[in-house]
Amino acid sequence: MLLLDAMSPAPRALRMYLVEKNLTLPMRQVDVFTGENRQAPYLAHNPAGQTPALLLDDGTCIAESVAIMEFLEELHPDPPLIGATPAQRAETRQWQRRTELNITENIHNAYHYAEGLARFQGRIPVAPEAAEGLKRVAQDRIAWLDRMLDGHTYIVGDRFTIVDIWLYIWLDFATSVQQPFDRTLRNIAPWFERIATRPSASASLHPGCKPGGVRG
Ligand SMILES: N[C@@H](CCC(=O)N[C@@H](CS)C(=O)NCC(=O)O)C(=O)O
Repeated sequence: MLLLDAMSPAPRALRMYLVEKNLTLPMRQVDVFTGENRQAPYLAHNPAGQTPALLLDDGTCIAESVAIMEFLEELHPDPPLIGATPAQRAETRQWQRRTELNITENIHNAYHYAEGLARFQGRIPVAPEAAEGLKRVAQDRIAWLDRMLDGHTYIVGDRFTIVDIWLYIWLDFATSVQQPFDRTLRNIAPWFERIATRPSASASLHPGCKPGGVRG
């Protein structure tokens, strides 16, 4: 296996997952800043042109961070970061979809259409006029999630899961690209600090990240 890695939030989520699982994979760095991921050799592996991607020994390429985590979880079930039972796994996937569809994808697209516009407008369709609205929706949905987390230590109750990894990484990124969340939120704010203290949070930060720069 070979992990195609980069200095960006989705690859960082996968790196944090690997640390939590105590797994090590061979990695090759892809330069997303120059757009290496949008050129022929990379596209032959992952036609979606995004990172991370996992190359299997038979040439199969798996993209989409959560799909990669699901794949690795089947190979290495312990410690369970999705769930130990069908019901636990379904519950984790429910929260993962709520988090990604309502919050992190809006943060990500708002970044593409605003602070990241100069880099992305030649790569993907962009809608700069949507950026402020997406930021507003993301913040609204963070507050909405906050209201559902009373009594939770983690997003999925008392279980640390891939949802904590996913949301933490994206909120950390968002804060570094002018989309800070409301630090007075009663559940999300202490939850964020709790996840930030995990060794995997700092270990997953790409060595190329500069202090005060974009967190990925
Ligand atoms: N839905 C994908 C998103 C992957 C993604 O957006 N990767 C970004 C880094 S966070 C990337 O490769 N950006 C460079 C580009 O799109 O050209 C996933 O979950 O893995």
